Amino acid sequence: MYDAALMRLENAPQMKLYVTLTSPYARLARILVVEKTLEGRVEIIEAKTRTVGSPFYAINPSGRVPYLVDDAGVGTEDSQLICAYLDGLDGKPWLRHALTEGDWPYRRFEATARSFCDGISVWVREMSRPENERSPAVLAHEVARSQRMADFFAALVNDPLMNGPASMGQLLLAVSLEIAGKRGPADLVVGRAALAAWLRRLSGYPAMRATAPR
Ligand SMILES: N[C@@H](CCC(=O)N[C@@H](CS)C(=O)NCC(=O)O)C(=O)O
Repeated sequence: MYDAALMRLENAPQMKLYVTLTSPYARLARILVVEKTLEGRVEIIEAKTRTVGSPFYAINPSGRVPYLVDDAGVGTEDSQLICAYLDGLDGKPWLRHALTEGDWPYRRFEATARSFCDGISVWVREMSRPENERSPAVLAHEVARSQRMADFFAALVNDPLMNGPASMGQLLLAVSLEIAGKRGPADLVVGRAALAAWLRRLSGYPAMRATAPR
């Protein structure tokens, strides 16, 4: 009886990960939860973002997702930090680490992939406004940026950075390409066959499939 109760307690998720199911940044943290089989320890909670008076603002004052509240009740925002934390819990990190001294080629790749994700998120955000409040200049700027950057990654597709051990940069690129195809601005792998094949491979990861945008 006591043991059963204790087991239930031990199995109960203690950390809380606040997400929206459309956010590519929150998806990175959800990928880590699946990959590191942390489902039993991390409760995934859908937060209400961009809503006046959202109860989520009392939990995370910035109102952004992902947001992790750990076992001790300490809150962390930012996908990069949260992913590094979740990845390190078992002492056997899955992802290559950006901050390894001197790893400049990798750090550049990750920074470019994050910049790509930022641009696509700006486009999606702009499109979520009422039509008469959207800025055509901002939308055009992000469309052009996304095409330039898709060309950049298409040219890099055979580089070890895109094929070596799993990395945050690769995840950022994959979630960005998927959300761009699903919600816009465009399916950026169309006409870029090698990048399309790369994305198919990444999209086949169980943790990517488990968190795919609906
Ligand atoms: N740099 C942050 C970006 C997070 C972010 O901007 N999340 C968006 C969703 S894609 C959000 O929560 N927006 C709500 C808001 O702006 O109020 C990260 O990597 O976690």
